[in-house]
Amino acid sequence: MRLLMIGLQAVGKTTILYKLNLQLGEVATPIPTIGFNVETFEYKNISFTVWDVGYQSIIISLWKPYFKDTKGLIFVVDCNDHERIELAAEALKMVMEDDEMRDVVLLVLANKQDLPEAMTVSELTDRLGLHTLRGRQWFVQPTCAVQGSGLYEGLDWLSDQLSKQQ
Ligand SMILES: Nc1nc2c(ncn2[C@@H]2O[C@H](COP(=O)(O)OP(=O)(O)O)[C@@H](O)[C@H]2O)c(=O)[nH]1
Ligand SMILES: [Mg+2]
Repeated sequence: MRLLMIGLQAVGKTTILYKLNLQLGEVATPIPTIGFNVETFEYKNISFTVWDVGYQSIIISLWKPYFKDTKGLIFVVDCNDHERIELAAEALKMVMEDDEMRDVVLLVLANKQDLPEAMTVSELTDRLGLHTLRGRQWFVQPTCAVQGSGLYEGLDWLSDQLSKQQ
């Protein structure tokens, strides 16, 4: 099974994967000059593919091969970063609207909850426009990746949804 984890740079993706004790697989660098680095992690029979979105959101054609056969999307947000939330929302929207992603289950990790200015789940839900996602399954889990809190709760929700689909 393939899961995708994306989010802007420095939101905590690598921290999360290490906290989950996943093993780093190949680090592929398809287009190094424009900084499109794709990491894959393996856990049992699940493969996590990870990359940074944002400044290169225009190059969605590069992401396309990774969308195919993806069952679950984990979108990580730095809740303390009020300046880049619009950019994050745009990137998420673009991915969710892609045809290959129409059946994908969305888990949003509202990370960096330990920081004083962190957006709440309801504020983040609003800023990401999640209520406008019609007929989609989504869930927002507050997390603090450095402490490891919330991560398994989020993944449990995702795996429950995915097993219901089968
Ligand atoms: N305070 C705080 N810092 C975090 C949290 N998660 C990640 N970070 C820090 O954010 C920075 C970027 O994390 P990283 O995992 O490299 O982000 P990535 O670019 O999305 O892979 C690092 O300094 C992490 O220690 C969190 O929950 N709280
Ligand atoms: Mg990283």
